[in-house]
Amino acid sequence: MMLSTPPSPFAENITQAAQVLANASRIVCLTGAGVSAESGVATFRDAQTGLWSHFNPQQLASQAGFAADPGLVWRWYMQRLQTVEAAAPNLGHIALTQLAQLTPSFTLITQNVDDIHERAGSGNSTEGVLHIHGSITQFRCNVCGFEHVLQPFERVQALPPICRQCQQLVRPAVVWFGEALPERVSALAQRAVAQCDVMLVVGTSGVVYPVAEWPYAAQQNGATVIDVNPICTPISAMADLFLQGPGGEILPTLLEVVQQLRASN
Ligand code: BJW
Ligand code: ZN
Repeated sequence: MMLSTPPSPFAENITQAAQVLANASRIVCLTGAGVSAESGVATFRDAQTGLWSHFNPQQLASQAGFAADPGLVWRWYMQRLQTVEAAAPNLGHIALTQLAQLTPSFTLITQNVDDIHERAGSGNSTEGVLHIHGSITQFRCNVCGFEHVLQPFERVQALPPICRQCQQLVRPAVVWFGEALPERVSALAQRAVAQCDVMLVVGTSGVVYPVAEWPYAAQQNGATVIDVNPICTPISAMADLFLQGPGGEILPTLLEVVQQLRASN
């Protein structure tokens, strides 16, 4: 007699998550730095290696940090921009693009300042990728907000460029600690969170507010929360389904099961 192996709790979670996703009408995917880790972009809280190991990212990513040493903050962002530009989408980014194509409504909200989701083909329809913490590939004046087009020579300068409009310092168009989230993007994201029936969270530590509250808000409105992360976080603890592992492995597996379920319906 053949003995069949019982499904592991992990395989059961993958199947359940795929069923929920395959039946969903409105999916919100919320990504954090972990989704880009397998592309070679260090996560926010693991980023301080080598030359940067003596600096606190929370201090650098703030008005106080910029005021204290604008050159240091500028050089930190220029080094990170170079890493982002050299990075290619990984299997996790690509699986999310394909999952969106299978779903009636799919809103991708990312806390990441990189543009790797877009380069994987995400956000080509509707509102695009919602960059809730801004973008490291765009620049503006720190005082008047005037948009600045980065020139190649400015990347290697010791100090930030000067605004053409008001002569104050230019900065990356990201959201620092203590700053408000971009209004339009935030409104679109919060509306999608309130209306979704599934929230798929990938690669975030879930400690930065107000975004950290959104999985709770979605769940309170009846959505199923699925979390993908190699380690346990506050989000994995509250999630309905926790898929423990790297996004580049979990998301393609999940996508494959969703595709099978969709094809059999
Ligand atoms: C993998 C993986 C793999 C690894 N696969 N996963 C309420 C309570 C307490 C505090 C506050 C509060 N409300 C506001 C605050 C203050 C503050 C805050 O949250 N502080 C906390 C630290 C306590 N929030 C703010 O200041 C926000 N502003 C605000 O609220 O303004 C109010 C206001 C209103 C009106 C006027 C004025 C003000 C703004 C927050 C902005 C955050 N910005 C940053 C920097 C962006 C620029 C830059 O990159 O330099 O955004 S901080 C940083 O954290 C960055 C990230 O987007 C964000 C989240 O990080 P994330 O993505 O979770 O990364 P990590 O590194 O933390 O985690 C990576 C995860 O990946 C880990 O879990 C790994 O295990 C996992 N992983 N490999 C899948 N292969
Ligand atoms: Zn200006």
